[in-house]
Amino acid sequence: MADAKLLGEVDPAVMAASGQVEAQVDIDPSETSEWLGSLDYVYKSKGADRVRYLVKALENRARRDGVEIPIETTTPYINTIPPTKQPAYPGNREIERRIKSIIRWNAMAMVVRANKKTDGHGGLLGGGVGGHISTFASSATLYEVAFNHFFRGRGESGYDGDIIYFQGHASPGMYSRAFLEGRLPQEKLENFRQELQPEGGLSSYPHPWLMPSFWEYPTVSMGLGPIMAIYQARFNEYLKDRGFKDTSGQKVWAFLGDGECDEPETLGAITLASREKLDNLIFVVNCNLQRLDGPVRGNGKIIQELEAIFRGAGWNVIKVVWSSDWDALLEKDDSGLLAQRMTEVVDGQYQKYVGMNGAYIREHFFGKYPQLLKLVENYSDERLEKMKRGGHDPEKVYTAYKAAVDHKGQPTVILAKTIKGYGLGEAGEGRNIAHNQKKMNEKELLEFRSRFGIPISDEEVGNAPFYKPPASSNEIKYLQERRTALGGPVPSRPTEHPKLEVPTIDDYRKFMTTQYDGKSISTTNGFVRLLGRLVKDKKIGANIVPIVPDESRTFGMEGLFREIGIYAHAGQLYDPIDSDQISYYKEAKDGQILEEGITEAGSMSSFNAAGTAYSAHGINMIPFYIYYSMFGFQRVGDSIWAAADMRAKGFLIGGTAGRTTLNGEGLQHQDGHSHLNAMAFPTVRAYDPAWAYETAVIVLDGMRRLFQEDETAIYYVTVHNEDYEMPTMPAGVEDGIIKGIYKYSSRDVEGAKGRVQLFGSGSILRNALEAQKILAEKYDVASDVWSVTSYTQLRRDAQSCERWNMLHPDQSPRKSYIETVLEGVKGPFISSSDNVRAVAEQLLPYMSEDYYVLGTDGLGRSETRTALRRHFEVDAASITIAALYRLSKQGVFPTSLVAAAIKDLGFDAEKPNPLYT
Ligand SMILES: Cc1ncc(C[n+]2csc(CCOP(=O)(O)OP(=O)(O)O)c2C)c(N)n1
Ligand SMILES: [Mg+2]
Repeated sequence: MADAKLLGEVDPAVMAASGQVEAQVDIDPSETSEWLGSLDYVYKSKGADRVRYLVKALENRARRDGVEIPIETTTPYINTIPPTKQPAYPGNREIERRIKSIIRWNAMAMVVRANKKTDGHGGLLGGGVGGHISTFASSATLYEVAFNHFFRGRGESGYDGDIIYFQGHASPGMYSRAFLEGRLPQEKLENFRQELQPEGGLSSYPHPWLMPSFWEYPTVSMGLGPIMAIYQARFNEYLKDRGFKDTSGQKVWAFLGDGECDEPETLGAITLASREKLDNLIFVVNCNLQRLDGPVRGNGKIIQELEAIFRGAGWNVIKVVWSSDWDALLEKDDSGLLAQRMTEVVDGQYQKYVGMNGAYIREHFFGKYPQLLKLVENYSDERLEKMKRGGHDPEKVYTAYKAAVDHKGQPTVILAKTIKGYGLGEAGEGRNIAHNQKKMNEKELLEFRSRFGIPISDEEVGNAPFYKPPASSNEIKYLQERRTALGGPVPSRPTEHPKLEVPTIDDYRKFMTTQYDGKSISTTNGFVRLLGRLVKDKKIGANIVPIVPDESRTFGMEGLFREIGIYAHAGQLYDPIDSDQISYYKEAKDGQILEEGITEAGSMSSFNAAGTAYSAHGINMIPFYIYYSMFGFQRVGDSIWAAADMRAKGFLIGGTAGRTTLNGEGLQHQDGHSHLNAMAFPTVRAYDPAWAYETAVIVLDGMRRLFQEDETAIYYVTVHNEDYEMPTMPAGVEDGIIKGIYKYSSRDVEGAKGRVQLFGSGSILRNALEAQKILAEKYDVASDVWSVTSYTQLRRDAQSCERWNMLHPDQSPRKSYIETVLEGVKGPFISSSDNVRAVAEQLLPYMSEDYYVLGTDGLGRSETRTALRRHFEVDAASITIAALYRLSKQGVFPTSLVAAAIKDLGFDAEKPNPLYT
C-alpha cells in the first residue's frame, strides 16, 4: 500500500479543515505507555477533574517552551458519552420497538398509498402528490425516544409544553404516531397531501395555517427552523426575566437535517444561543450523511465538521455515532486503531458500507489494519453487516437526550449518525435516490413488513394497508400512558386564546393632538412618539415587544433605551460610557427592547416568537419590529412567509421607506418595492401612510383586531424620514385610513378648465398637494387630493367583491370600498407614490375611468430629495404634467398648453426613462 491512499481515507487537508489532527508516528512506544499508565492511575484514583487539571498543566508548560499544540475542536469519531456513563433505560424496549415499527410502517404506507392514488394527477415532476419516506425512516428512533421519554405536552395549563421544531419532511412520522394515539382518523391519513378532499387531508409539512390545532411551527424552508428555535429559546427566557411566565421547564427542541446545516440561517445565529447560555435549547441533527442529491460531505465528515463549529461556538456537543453493537469492540481495542479507523473513513465511504455486505465491510473497513481484522475475527459477516449506527439505538439516543436536558449553562447539539431510508433495503436504504423515494414494489413492501414484524399478510401487503393495533393492546396502552405522563400530545396548538383589552382610537385622540398637530416631524418620529406612549399604556404597555436590528438611533428611538431598557439576561455588567446622559445605553434583565444587533434574520425570528406567544404561551405579546424597509421583505421575506404560515401577529415597521424619501443613502438602501413584495403575503396588511395620525389609527385599530378580536394578521407600515408639518386629523377619516383611501383636500377653481383627482401616498402625498396648488394657480384646473394609505387593501376588497358578484350573478351586486368612495367622481386620476408603479397599478382593473400611475421604478442613487423626485418623475411638476396631459386626452385641455407647461415647469422632455438609468 506504501503511499497509496486507501479508499475512503480522509485527506490531511480535509482533516485539518474539520479540525482533526493527523495521526503522528509514535517514536517511543514504551515512553508513551508509561505516560498513559500514569494517566490511567490518576483517573482511577482521583477522577476526571484531576486528569483535566494535569493535562491542562502539561499543555501550558509545553506552550511556555514554545511547543505548538494545535487547538483541537473535534474529538475522535466515537460517542461523546462512554458506555460507563450511560444511564439505565427507563422504558420497555420491546414494546417501544414494536410501536416504532408500526409507526415506521404507517408513515411509509401513507406516502406510498397517497402516491398510488394520485399517480397520473400531476405533482412534482409528474407522478402523484409526492412525500418523503426516507427522512423519517432515518430519524424514527430520534423521535420515538423523545415522544416516549422527553417531549413535554402542554399540561393542564395548556401552555406548559416543550416547543418543538420537527424536521419538515419527517412529518409522515408525526402523523403516523398521532394516528396510533387516536388523534388522527384513518381517512385523514388516506388523504396525506390531499387537503382539499371533503373529509380533509394532511398537509405535506408542518403548517399551522392549514392544520391549526396540530402544527405550531413551519420548518420546511430549510434553515428557518433552527434559527427560529434559537430566538424562541431566548424569547422564553425573556418572558421569564420580565416576569410574564415561568418558562424554566420548557425545552425548545429543533430537529434538523445534516444537509440543512449548509443553509446560512441554520448556523448563523448559534453564538447567540451560547452567549445567552440557552440551556433550554436542544438541536438534534439527523446526520444520515445524505441530502437530496447525494452525500452531504462525501469527501469529509459532517459530524466532525459540525462538532468543530458548534464546539467553537460554545455549545455542548454530544455525538451519537455508534450503537451498543460497537461498545465491546471499542472497549477491547487497546491500540486505539478502531477509533482511528472510524475517524479516517469519509462519509461517502460510510454511505457505501450501508449498501454492502459484511464481507465487504470486513475487507474495506477493518481490513486496513491487521489488528482490526483480528478484533472482529469472531464476528460473522452477517453480524458485521447488522452493527447499527448510534442514531438507531434507543439507549444511545436516550443517553444523549438525558445529558442534554440535564446540561446547565449551554445549549446542546446532538449529532446523531443515522442511515437515510433505514429499513427500506433495496428501495432506498442509504442510496442516493433515497430522498425522493415514494413508491415501493410488492417485494420491497414484503421485506419491510418482515423486517419490522408488522402483522399484515402476504396477500395484503402489496396495497400497503395501514395497521393499528386495538386500543386494548399493550402497544396503544403504553404509548397513551407515556404521553399522559408527559403532559399530553405533541404537537398540538390551541385554537382558543386569551384576549387582551387594548386602548381605543378615542383614548389616543388627545395624544395625537398634542404630539402631532402642527409639529414638523417625520412619520418615523410620529411612530416613535406613539410607541413611547404605548409602552406606558396601562392596558398593554408591558406586552409591547420592540425589536430592532441596531437601528434605534437611525429611527430616533434611543430615548426608549433608558425608559424601558434593553433586554439582557445578564443585566448590565459594566458602567455604560454614556451613563451621564439621559438616554444612556441601559441593559437590564427585565429590559423590554430586543436589540438584536445587525441581524434581520434574527430579528424576524424574535418577531415570530413574540408574534406567536399568544398560542405558544397564552400571552398576547405585541411585537413591533422596526427596521430599514429595504432589508425586510427583500432580505428576510421567507421568514415573513413563515410568520404568515405560523399565524404570527404583530407590526412590521419598515423605516426609512421610499425610493426618494431616503435620499442620501443611495442604491442598496432606497426601498420602493417592499409594498410590491408585501402584497403577495396573504396575512400581511400593508400601509404607506403620509401623516402621523394615519399611522396611529392603523396601529390602534390593528391592535384591536389582532388581540381583542383575534384576527390573524401582520401589519406592515412604512414610515419615512422626511420632516414636515403634521396636520390635524380631519373628522371622520378613520374608516378610510383603515380601508385604504380618503379624500384629504379639495380645491375648486372658478371657471375651471377641468378637474382631476390626485392620489398620493407616504411622503409623496405632499407633492400631490403641491401639484394641486400649481394646477389651480397656474392652469386653472380644480382637483381633489386623496390620501391612499393602502392600495393592497383596496385591491383585496375590490377583488373579493368582484369575485362574489361573478359567482352570484342573479343577486344585487356588492360594491367595493373604492367604488363606493369614488361613486360619481370623474377622472382623470393621477396616482403618485414613492413606490414602484405596480403597487398603485393594483387598482387598474377596478377604476372605471382614466387612471394613470407615477412611481419610482428603477435603481436608487444618492441625491437631494428634490433631484430624486424629478429623476423618478414623482415631483409636483411631474404630477402636474401628467394631470394636464390626461385632461388633454379627454379633450378638455389644449395639447399645446401641455407642451408649454412642460417647458414652463422646467421639465426636460428628453430626459432618459429612470427605469433604465
Ligand atoms: C430553503 C430550502 N431549499 C431547498 C429545499 C428542498 N429540500 C427539501 S429536503 C432537502 C434535502 C434535505 O437534506 P437534509 O437536510 O440532510 O435532510 P434529510 O432528509 O437527509 O434528513 C432539500 C434540498 C427546502 N425545503 N428548503
Ligand atoms: Mg440528511
